[in-house]
Amino acid sequence: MTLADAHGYGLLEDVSVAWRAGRIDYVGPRAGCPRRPHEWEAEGALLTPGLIDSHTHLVFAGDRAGEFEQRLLGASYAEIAAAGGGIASTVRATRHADEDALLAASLPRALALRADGVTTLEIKSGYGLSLDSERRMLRVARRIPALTGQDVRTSFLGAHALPPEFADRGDDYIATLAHDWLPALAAEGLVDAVDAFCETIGFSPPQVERLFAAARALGLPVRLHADQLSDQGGAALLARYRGLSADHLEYTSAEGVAALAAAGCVAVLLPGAFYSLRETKRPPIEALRAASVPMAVATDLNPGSSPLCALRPALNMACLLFGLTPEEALRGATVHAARALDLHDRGRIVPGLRADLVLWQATQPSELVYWLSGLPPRLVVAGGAPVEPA
Ligand code: DI6
Ligand code: FE
Repeated sequence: MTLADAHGYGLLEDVSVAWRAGRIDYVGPRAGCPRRPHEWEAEGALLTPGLIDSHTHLVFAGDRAGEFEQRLLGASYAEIAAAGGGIASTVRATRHADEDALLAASLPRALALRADGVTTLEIKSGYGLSLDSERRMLRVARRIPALTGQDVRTSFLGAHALPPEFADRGDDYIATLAHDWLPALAAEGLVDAVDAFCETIGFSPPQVERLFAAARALGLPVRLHADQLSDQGGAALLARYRGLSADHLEYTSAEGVAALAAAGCVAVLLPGAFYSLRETKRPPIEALRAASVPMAVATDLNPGSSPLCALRPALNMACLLFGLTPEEALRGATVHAARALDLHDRGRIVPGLRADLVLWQATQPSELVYWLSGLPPRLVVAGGAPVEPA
């Protein structure tokens, strides 16, 4: 499955794929394939681009299984957050973990994604909410590639929740993020993009705008948790800043969809959060499709609203809960996910692109979406190096 063209899976049969120095340099008939020191027989298997998880909160300490029980007894996500649980409880656990402990807690989640074919992932900060602990989260994210072979893009999500030190001082907190923390962390090379949680229980659109203006001044792209629990005009706000992606979008209006389309932004769908929160309002898939907004699908891997360490189940949910086709879901975890991360060198099997490849024991692409679990890759190659089986 090459996804070489704008439509269709781009299936090729009886071909060989070769790479050198981390880049694909041959896709074509076996006879013409250059010989390489290592060769893998792929008879009866399906080769796809490495999967890309474009939205995760993978670095954190602790868990929130207790809140899962509370929610099953009727408490809402917003009520738990208002009572000091939710994101704040993960912040407490994350602040207590030193860098090595945080890495030890987070690494198995990156490996779990890898074991399901993910070769590139985005990781957000946002559970530290102090300069030191946000830095620690981002440093842990930066350490993962050397340990797993995956490529990681970081997003600074200081504007995830209001830390206790800034209680009732949201504007002061945003000013601190914009003028102190973000420039400091960006100068340390820890930030690839800036994200925020635009919501009644998060930050208001004017607050997000002030942060986005600071990101723009630093030359950093933005993305946004937009319209997840209510319509905040988040998608349109993101589009005004020509952001990379607007994520969640359950409550996005027709105007928001039109703004995303006009600005060329990616819509990142997060069905794991929709499922875990037992949300009933779906993102406006038909409108996004009609407006040709590229749709990515990601895990939203986090301890509160999406405890999901595998991308393919999210693709399955995107089909069954949101109505995507398997082709749309697979594009959402490859080409469109790459675009959401501003990465233009991956997501398809085409000469010149990174050799991020997965070999599956499957005969057709839809099998990758159809199996909820139990389809381990036969081989995962990340940047030209085999990394799975581990
Ligand atoms: N929306 C989400 O779904 C996650 N963050 C956000 O802004 C949830 C994070 C959490 O509950 O810990
Ligand atoms: Fe999220």
